[in-house]
Amino acid sequence: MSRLVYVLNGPNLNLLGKRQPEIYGHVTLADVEAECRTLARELELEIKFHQSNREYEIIDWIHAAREEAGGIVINPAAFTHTSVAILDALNTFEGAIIEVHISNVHKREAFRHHSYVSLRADGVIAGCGTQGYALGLRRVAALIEPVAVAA
Ligand code: DHK
Repeated sequence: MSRLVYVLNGPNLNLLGKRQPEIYGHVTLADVEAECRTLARELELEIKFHQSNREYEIIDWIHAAREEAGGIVINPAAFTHTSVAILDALNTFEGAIIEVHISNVHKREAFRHHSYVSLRADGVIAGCGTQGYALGLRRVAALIEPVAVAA
């Protein structure tokens, strides 16, 4: 399976580090990207890292991932709770998908407790801060190349 992984970020995550730091922390999205790139080298993965405030761009990147990627790590941000269109796009992807939330959405408002994306995700990471992206990449790497078990 392809060792290319798309790391996709939804609306307002361009403001990471400045936006509600008591919830989302002080690390910027550029820091997250740099950490993902360092870890990807260790895991022998290639990554494409994107953020958009526009739902259609995220859908277009999922369609691009269909053609070339083995996995997706996605923080859909607020689209998590609203977007049937992103769920439909993810349902066309055959590789591994890990959903990441920086905050623990289950400790927050009730409207954040439901995720359309979880209906497709192979795993969900919430409340681990920006470290969740590294955890997500490690899990995708394991799903792309499962550890061999002796017969
Ligand atoms: C980020 C957002 O922007 C919110 O809309 C989600 C998610 C939670 C996060 O924790 O990364 O509800």
